[in-house]
Amino acid sequence: MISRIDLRGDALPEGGALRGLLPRAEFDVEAALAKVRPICEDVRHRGTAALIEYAAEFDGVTLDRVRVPAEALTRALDDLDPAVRAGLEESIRRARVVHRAQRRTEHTTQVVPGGKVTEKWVPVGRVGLYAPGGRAVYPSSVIMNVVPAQEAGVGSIALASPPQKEFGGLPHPTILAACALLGVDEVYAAGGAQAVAMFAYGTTGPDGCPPADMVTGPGNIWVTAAKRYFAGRIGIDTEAGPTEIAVLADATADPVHVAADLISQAEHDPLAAAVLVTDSAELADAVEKELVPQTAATKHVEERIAPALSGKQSAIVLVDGVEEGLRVVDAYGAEHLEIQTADAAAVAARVRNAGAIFVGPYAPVSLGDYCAGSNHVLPTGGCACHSSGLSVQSFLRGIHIVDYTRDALADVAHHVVTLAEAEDLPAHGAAVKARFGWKLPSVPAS
Ligand code: HSO
Ligand code: ZN
Repeated sequence: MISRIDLRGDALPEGGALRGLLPRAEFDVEAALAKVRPICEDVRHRGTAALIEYAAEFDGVTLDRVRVPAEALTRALDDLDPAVRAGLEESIRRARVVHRAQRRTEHTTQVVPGGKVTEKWVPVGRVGLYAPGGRAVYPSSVIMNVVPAQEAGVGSIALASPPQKEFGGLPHPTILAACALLGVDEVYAAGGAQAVAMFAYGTTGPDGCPPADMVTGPGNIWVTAAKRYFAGRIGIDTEAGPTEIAVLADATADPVHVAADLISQAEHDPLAAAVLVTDSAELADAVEKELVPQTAATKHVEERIAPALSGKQSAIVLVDGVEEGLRVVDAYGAEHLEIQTADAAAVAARVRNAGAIFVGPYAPVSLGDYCAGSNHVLPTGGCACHSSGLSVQSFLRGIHIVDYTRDALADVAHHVVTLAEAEDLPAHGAAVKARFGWKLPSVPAS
C-alpha cells in the first residue's frame, strides 16, 4: 500500500530537483485565507459576541461566556486520571530541564575603546497559545508551547482551545488539566481562526481577552491560515502542516521498529507523511510486509493511518547507500528524522535539514512527542530547511544596545558620512556632524 520511489543507479540530482522527486502533501493555506479573513475581521469589530456566534456555528455549543472560570480548571485537574497526571508531570519536568538550558544571557562586545554593543534578550510581553480540540486533543502540545514561553520569561500567557459540546462548552478537560498543572489560568473556549483573531486584535468587555504580541501552537488549516493572515502584525511560530516522519535506515535496522515508527506519525492525520529512505531492498521489503499486520492491529486505521501510508505524501525511497540517503533526507527536510543505521550518531551528525533528529534504535519519535525533553512543535513541509522548532528563543527578542563615547564616534565619523553620501542620504551624515559643530572630525591617522 505504501508506494516506492527507486533512486538507485543514476546520480542523484542536486537540491531543488532532488526535492521534486520526493513525496509531499499539498497543504493549500492560501485557499483557506479567503474564508478566514472575514471571520478575523468580524472578531475585530464584534469581539466576544462574534466568538459566541462562531462557537454556535462551528462547535455546536451555546456559550454564555468565553473565558473559562478558574473552578473549571481546578475541577479538571482534580478529575484527571492519576497516571495521566504523572505522565504530564514527567513531560513537563523534562521539557523544563531542556528549555531552561536554552536561556540566553546578555552579552557585551567592546567593539573599539569607548564603543560597545550589548545584546540583551527580552521576552515577548504577552503570548496567546492555541491548543486544538476535536480530532487532535493534545495536552502534550500545551506543554510544548507553555514551557518554552515560561522559561523565556513571558509574563502573560493565555490559552485558547475550542469549546466541546460533550463537556458543556468548555475546552477538553485534559487540556484544562494541563493548563492547571502548568499554572496557566487565563483560558478561553474559542477555536479556529476566530481564536487567533481574538488574540491578535483583543476583545473588550468583562469577558474580554487583551491582545497578544504573539500567537503560537498547532492547529488545523483555518488556524494556520489565520496565523498567516496576522503574520507581520503579531509574532507567529512556524506554520504547522500535517506531521511528517522520515526514517533513514540501513540493513542493520529492525523492520518491526521502523514500521511501528512510520505508523506512529501516520496516526495523526490522513495527510501525515511517512517516508523510509534506505539502501537495503531487504529492509524495504521487510518493512512493507511488517506494515500490514501492525496497521491492522492499531486503532485509527481507516480514518487516518491507511490513507496516510497510501497517500502520495508517503513512500519507501530506495537509494544506493547511506551517503545518498543523507542527500535525500537533507533535500526533504523532514519534521522528524530517525537515523536507524550502523553508527547512527555519526550519520546524524552529518544531517543538515530536519526539525528534530532521533538517533539509533531507542529514540523513537513518540519519545520526543511526549517525554524526551525536546520540543515537538517542529517545522513541517520542508520548512526545516530554513526554520527551527519552538524553543525559548522563539519567545525572546534580542535587542542591541549601542553605547559610544564622543571620541569613539569621532574616530569612525568619516566612514559614516562617506557611506551616507554613497547612499545619497546626506542627513544621515549630518546627524553625526551636528555633534562636532557641523564639521567632520579630522580623520584619525591610521
Ligand atoms: N508528533 C506531533 C506531536 C504530537 N504527537 C502530539 C503526539 N501528540 C507533531 O510533532
Ligand atoms: Zn506525534
